[in-house]
Amino acid sequence: MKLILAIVSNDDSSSVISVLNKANYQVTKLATTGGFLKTGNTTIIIGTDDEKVDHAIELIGQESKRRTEIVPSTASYDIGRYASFPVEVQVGGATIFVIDVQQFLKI
Ligand code: 2BA
Repeated sequence: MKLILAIVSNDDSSSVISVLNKANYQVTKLATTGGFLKTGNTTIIIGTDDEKVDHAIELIGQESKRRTEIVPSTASYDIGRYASFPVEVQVGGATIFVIDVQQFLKI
């Protein structure tokens, strides 16, 4: 048995969890914070059989593809004067760890 830890963006977490649940994976969702950007992300814990790991990773990847989005940004030129302009940012993607499980108990 393996434990998958998948860190995904908050925006993708609902669709990742939904597709995993539909495929009969049991998941636990943790609200986490990235150490670098200090913004919220979601860590999904999945305990599953060894032979189902690749399929779970495929489903996670489908729902959390890296993509670029255009978001508004502002710059200040001098006191009290601001200009708004669009910037391209990378969002999505998943960071995944797969760990061997020594024991799995439900008591
Ligand atoms: P990613 O590498 O896609 O990582 C997204 C989030 O996944 C990270 O959020 C962190 O919560 C988790 N993560 C990634 N690798 C990990 C690892 N080896 N162990 C534990 N958790 C891990 P943030 O820490 O907020 O990082 C957001 C993005 O900033 C990263 O995206 C990466 O593109 C960049 N980044 C992170 N650390 C960096 C650094 N020291 N220097 C430059 N860029 C960095």
